[in-house]
Amino acid sequence: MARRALITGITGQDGSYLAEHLLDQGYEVWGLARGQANPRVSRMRKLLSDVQVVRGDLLDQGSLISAVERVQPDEVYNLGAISFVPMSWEQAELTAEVTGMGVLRMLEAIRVCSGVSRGAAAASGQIRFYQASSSEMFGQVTETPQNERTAFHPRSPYGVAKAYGHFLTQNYRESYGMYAVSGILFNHESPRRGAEFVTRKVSLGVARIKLGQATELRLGNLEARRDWGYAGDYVKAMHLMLQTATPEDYVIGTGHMKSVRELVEAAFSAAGLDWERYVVTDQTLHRPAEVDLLCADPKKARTQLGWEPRVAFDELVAMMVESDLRLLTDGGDPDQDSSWP
Ligand code: NDP
Ligand code: GDR
Repeated sequence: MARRALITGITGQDGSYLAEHLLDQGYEVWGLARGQANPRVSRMRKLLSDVQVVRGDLLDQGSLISAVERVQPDEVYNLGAISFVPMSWEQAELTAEVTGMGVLRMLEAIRVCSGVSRGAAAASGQIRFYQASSSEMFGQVTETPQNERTAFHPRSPYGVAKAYGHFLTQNYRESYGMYAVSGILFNHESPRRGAEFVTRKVSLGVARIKLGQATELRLGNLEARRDWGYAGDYVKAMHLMLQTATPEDYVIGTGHMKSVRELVEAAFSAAGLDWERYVVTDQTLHRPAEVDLLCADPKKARTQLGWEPRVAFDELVAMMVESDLRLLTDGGDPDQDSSWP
C-alpha cells in the first residue's frame, strides 16, 4: 500500500515542492488547507491535482485531530506558519499562535490519535512528524558556520516562535518516544517563493525594470548575509529525515553565504542590467533587530542522510529572474498566479 503523507502549509512554496517529491516517490499526499474561500487552495488544487485536501487550521486543535483521524498518515510534515519575519513584529501574538502553538496542537493531534502516553516506548508503525525549524532561531550568532549544537539567540517574534516549536518537538520525542524531528533549514528560494521575501522581490523587480514596468527597486539592509539554496533540493532533505532508524535533528543549507548586495548584483547582471542605476535603499525596510549573517554547516546531513544541495547560488538567481521575465511577458500577475509550477 502507498505510504500516506499529510502536509500542513500545502499552499506555500515548500508545500508544493514537497508534495511533488512525495508523489514522485509513490506517496498518497494530503494537504491541510485553511479558510472558507482561500484562493491559494483553488490554485493549489489546479496545479497539484493529485493532492487530496483536508480542511484544518493550526489555530484549531479539534480540526487537526479530525484531519489526522481522517487521513491516518504515516508521515506528517508541519510546514504551516506565518513565515514572513517582518510580519511577526506587527502580529506577534498571531505568530506565536500559528508558528509556535500550532506545533503543539499538531503534536497533540498525533499523540491523541495514536494513543501515545507518557513514558511509552517508541512504537513501530507510529506516525512520523517533521517540524519546519529555521536558521532564524540562531539569530545573533556567536559561532559560524552554525550546526545542530549551535546556541539559539532569536531576533524576532518569528524566531522565538520557531524556537518554541523546535524545543517542543524535541520534548515530545523525549517525553513520549514519538518519532519527531526538526529540520533546521536555512533560506531556500525558487520561482514559487512569495513576493515579500527578498530574493523574489529582487527577481520580480529586475524583471519589471527590464520590461519597462518599473524604474527602481526599493530595498532595506543590503549588508545582511544569508545562506541561500534551492527549495526543490531542500524538500528532499525533509523526506530523508523521516526515513532514518532513529529520529534526529539536522541543519540543511549550502555552507556558502552571500550578502543581499551580492544577490542584487547577480540578479541585475542576469538580465544584463547595472544594479546601481536602479536600487534605492529605504530605511523604513530595515528591521527592528536584524540577523546579520547566517551560514550552515550541513556536514551531519551530508554524512548521515547523503543529502547534497544541487543548485548553486548564481544558477538559482538566474532561474528566478528568467522565470519572472517569462511570467510578466505572458501577462501573469505575480500576486495572483505566482509562477508555479
Ligand atoms: P510559505 O509562507 O510559502 O507558506 C506558509 C504556509 O503556511 C502557507 O501554506 C499558509 O497557508 C500556511 N498557514 C499559514 N497560517 C496557517 C494556519 N493558521 N493554519 C494552517 N496553515 C497556515 O512558507 P515556506 O513554504 O517558504 O516555508 C514552509 C515552512 O518552513 C514554514 O514553516 C517556514 O517558517 C519554514 N521555513 C522556511 C524557510 C524558507 O527559507 N523558505 C527556511 C526555514 C524554515 P495559506 O495559503 O492558507 O496562508
Ligand atoms: P528571512 O528572509 O527574513 O531571512 O526569512 P527575507 O528574504 O525576508 O530577508 C532576508 C534578508 O534580506 C534583507 N532585506 C530584505 N528583506 C525583505 N524581505 N525585503 C527587503 O526589501 C529587504 N531588503 C533587505 C532582510 O533584512 C534580511 O536580512 C526567511 C523566511 O523564509 C523564514 O520563514 C525562514 O525561517 C528564514 O528565511 C530562514
